[in-house]
Amino acid sequence: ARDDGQGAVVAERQAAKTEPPRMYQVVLLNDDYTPMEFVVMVLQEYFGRDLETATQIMLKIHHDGRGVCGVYSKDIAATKVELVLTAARRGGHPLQCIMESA
Ligand code: TYC
Repeated sequence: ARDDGQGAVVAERQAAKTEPPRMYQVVLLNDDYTPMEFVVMVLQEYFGRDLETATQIMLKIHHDGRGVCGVYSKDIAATKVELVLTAARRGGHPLQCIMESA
């Protein structure tokens, strides 16, 4: 490590210890009652998906039981989960949304 008496050593230490943030998948779970249209709306509104992609993800969840909506840093993922659950409860739907370490 060079030391110019100022910032060079500090900059190298910082680079060595700064890890990329841990990422989290936001996952929607299938159920028998939430309307398909509501799930498609959620994927568009909260996960920025276009109609075609949202429909594909919704059908994947419907068939497989679960599906990844997006991958985010911890705070963003937790906020997405809360927004989805709030919208679902407001609509009277049992939709479940979780986050998992990616
Ligand atoms: N299985 C639901 C139905 O047939 C649709 C659905 C899809 C529900 C995805 C939840 O995360 C879900 N109406």
